Amino acid sequence: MLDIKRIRADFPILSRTVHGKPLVYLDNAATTQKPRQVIDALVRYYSHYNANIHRGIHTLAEEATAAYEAVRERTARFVQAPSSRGIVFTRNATEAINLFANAWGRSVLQPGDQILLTEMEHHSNLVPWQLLARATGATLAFLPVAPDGTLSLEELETLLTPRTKLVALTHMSNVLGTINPVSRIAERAHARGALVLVDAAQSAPHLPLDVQTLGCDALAFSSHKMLGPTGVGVLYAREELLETMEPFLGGGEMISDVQLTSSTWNDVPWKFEAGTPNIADVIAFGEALAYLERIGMDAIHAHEQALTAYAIEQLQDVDGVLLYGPSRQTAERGGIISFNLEGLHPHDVGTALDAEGVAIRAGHHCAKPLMRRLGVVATARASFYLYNTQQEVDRLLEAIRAAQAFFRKPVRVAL
Ligand code: 7TS
Repeated sequence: MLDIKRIRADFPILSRTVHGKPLVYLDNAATTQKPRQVIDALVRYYSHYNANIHRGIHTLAEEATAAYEAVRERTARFVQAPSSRGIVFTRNATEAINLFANAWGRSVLQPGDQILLTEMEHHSNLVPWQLLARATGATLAFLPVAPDGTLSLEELETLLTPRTKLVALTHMSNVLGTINPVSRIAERAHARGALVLVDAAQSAPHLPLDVQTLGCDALAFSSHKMLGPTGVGVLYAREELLETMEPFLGGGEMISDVQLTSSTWNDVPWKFEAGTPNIADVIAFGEALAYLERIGMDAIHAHEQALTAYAIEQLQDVDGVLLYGPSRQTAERGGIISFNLEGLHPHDVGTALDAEGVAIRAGHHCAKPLMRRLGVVATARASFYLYNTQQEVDRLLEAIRAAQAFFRKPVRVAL
């Protein structure tokens, strides 16, 4: 059991009000709030040891370099990577996927090769592959989403062909909350000689992650969705794979030697970190990881599962609520609930809930092909994290009932 009261006391923003009501923050799949430990780490860095890293020989530069590289070690431990040399810092999960697509795909893919994706991908794990396919002549194939919001795994064997060079899929859907059976899929993909990249933007913040058990070759996630600052993403890839990849961006730091017309590259992972990185935010991301480790990812996952089960049970009892995704709370579902209210546009739902102090997201959630598959233009979405409470789920329900009542009122027209 989490000590939610104590956890909430660490998040200054959670004590603010919105439209005169205590804030209920249920937009954690978009970004999460930050504990004071993370905010303090930023202030501490800028107040005490701000310096560029890897190049200075003065004390401040040494302290900053040590702090930055210590976060690489912590990140490796967090995802059970065998070595911190497989951890590359980027701007966000999106950049991590683009890095891999370019640095691996442009030199490996041939016309007619195939990349297998799924119909439930966020645009970040779709558009980079469209660009890569256009540049190399490779083609894209898609594992379909079944009506219950899970992947149609029975189609996997037919979709995996000898030309499949990569399977790239999300670990957890940012719309449906579905947790995909990545290790099973990775096993089948590897048997056919394909690599596997996992978009862990929605899973790394919420579940214990082990890249070795998942069996993936690469994995991407974002700091800002797991209590850390914006501006930091992570690409994990097997060290031997990173060694074979071309650089993504060229410039300072990523080189070993530079001549006027050619250069040689730094060791991995620094070969992929051109220019001055986001030092302060990486260091503060380390505090976010430490915070999550202290609470425990198993406990966080269990808390969110309980909240989600409670929320689904309550929502199922409200007339006019349409729920998407795996309908029962199973082990294959995380703390994300997409819904619509009959007769109401999700944007109106979002605005009505905001008036009650309840922050959710409404829209296509950067997953337009999935929206088409579900036959909707948009959904409302509530997403939970370690600081959310059952009382907040009750506030969500009250706000939904209030929105339904408000929009049901007959409109009086003055003639
Ligand atoms: N992959 C998934 C599954 C995501 O949910 C997101 C962001 C990304 C990648 C991209 O992360 P970024 O940090 O690079 O932007 N998802 C959402 C969302 O669902 N609402 O806002 C952002």
